[in-house]
Amino acid sequence: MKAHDGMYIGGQWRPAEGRDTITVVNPADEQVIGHVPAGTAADVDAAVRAARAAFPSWAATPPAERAARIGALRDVLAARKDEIAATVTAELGAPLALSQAVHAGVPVMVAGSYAELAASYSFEERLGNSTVLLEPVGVVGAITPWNYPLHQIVAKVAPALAAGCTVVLKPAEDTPLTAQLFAEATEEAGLPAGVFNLVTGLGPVAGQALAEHEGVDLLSFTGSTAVGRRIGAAAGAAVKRVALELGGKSANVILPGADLAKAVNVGVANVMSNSGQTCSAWTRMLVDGERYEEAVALAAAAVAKYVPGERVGPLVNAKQQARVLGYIEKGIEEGARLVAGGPEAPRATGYYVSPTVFADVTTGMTIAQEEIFGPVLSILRYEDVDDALRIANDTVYGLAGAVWAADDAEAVAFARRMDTGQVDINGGRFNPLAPFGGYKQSGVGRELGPHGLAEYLQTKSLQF
Ligand code: TXE
Repeated sequence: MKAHDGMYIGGQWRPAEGRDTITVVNPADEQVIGHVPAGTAADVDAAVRAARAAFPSWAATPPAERAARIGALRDVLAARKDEIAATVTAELGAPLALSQAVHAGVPVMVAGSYAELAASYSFEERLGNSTVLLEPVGVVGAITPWNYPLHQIVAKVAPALAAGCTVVLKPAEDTPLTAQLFAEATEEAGLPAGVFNLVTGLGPVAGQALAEHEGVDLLSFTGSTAVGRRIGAAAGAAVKRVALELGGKSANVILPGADLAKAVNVGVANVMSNSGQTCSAWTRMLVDGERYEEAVALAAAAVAKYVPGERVGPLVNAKQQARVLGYIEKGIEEGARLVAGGPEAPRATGYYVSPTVFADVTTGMTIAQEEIFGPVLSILRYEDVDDALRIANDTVYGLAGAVWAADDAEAVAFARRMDTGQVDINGGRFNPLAPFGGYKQSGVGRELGPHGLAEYLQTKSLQF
């Protein structure tokens, strides 16, 4: 795995200001796979200056030309798909098939959608006697997590570029190699120097310096609620724009008339995919009393197919593994019924956790309230449809969810009453144009599609 020993700033790989490095480890076998520089505030400052210098000309570039560059970026990502998949597998531990289909595949779709949107979006509208101009916000600071290393980057950078913004990215310390690959791709795609800049480094050092930098106009953060709060507070104090994509505790509501086997199987797959490290995962399955035990048996059977080291990868690092195992112990302690998996690590090497299913989970339990971020499913029982709605909405989060019913109309009627940002109806299907983001403490702002593009624009009205 090739690692750059510098930062990508102003269109060049430049030596870091400091000497510290970050060691990158493959979580599947605990082997060191590379080192990248740990950026300091000085690196962040250089990157922000480069982004600021590049902003006027990129903002003034016609949208069709910006669209062409984003299209070229999409093509490079598509051409380098195998390399991207191998890199994600090496630093996240994801099974190669998942890396190919999702980690490498989805960013190509998202970049492609922004190539189209940049060309078709109306950056100007007439309202009564006003012309409203939608102008780029300026320099964007993007801080991304490790769970979908490339998707999280593209979901911020592509709309920012489409809007006419320039970007400084600080990717997660666990997955910097994918970020370096992305920087190479921007260069290959012919993005002008300084439009995209990369500073690898630690969250509390490089991340914080970026979040607090006066030259950043908008901060887009995806990660933990704890860090999100701090970033939101700092942005509030500096009166700068902020977008936060934080945790989730989404409900998979299986209504009485639904196809139970399908709903349970898709629900289990949704939680186990990427070892449960998905903010939108449907970690709470809600089933009516009559079919409850049948659902539990179906879930236990379905989860048996997720063999650690084969279909399901490790967690990203030892800290996340310990955290998830702690939640499993907590579930047992609070009286949930363990029907699959448990708190023993399934493999001697690698940060694996056994795919775990808990039944008899009640809404007050810790495992029904806190984001676990591992392969752990909780199955809750509801009395009637109103009770299902009460339980579904009974968390501080509101990121995603699913509803299964005898027909779409019934599921849609239920989904309208859910306090959450995205709901899959009877299965749904990924749509790169659909806005993604949180109600309640799951965050502020939206990613993907035209709504995601709008985050990076500010409006000016001219009356005449
Ligand atoms: O997140 P952090 P962690 C949740 C999930 C997980 C938990 C902890 O529940 O178990 O968060 O994960 C940067 N100033 N999610 O510790 O620390 C950091 O370098 C500025 C949900 O890995 O929030 C990284 O780039 N930046 C989630 C990014 O923030 C800072 C995805 C995320 O790391 C910083 C990941 C600081 N002071 C975790 N401290 C989702 N919503 O998808 C850290 N960072």
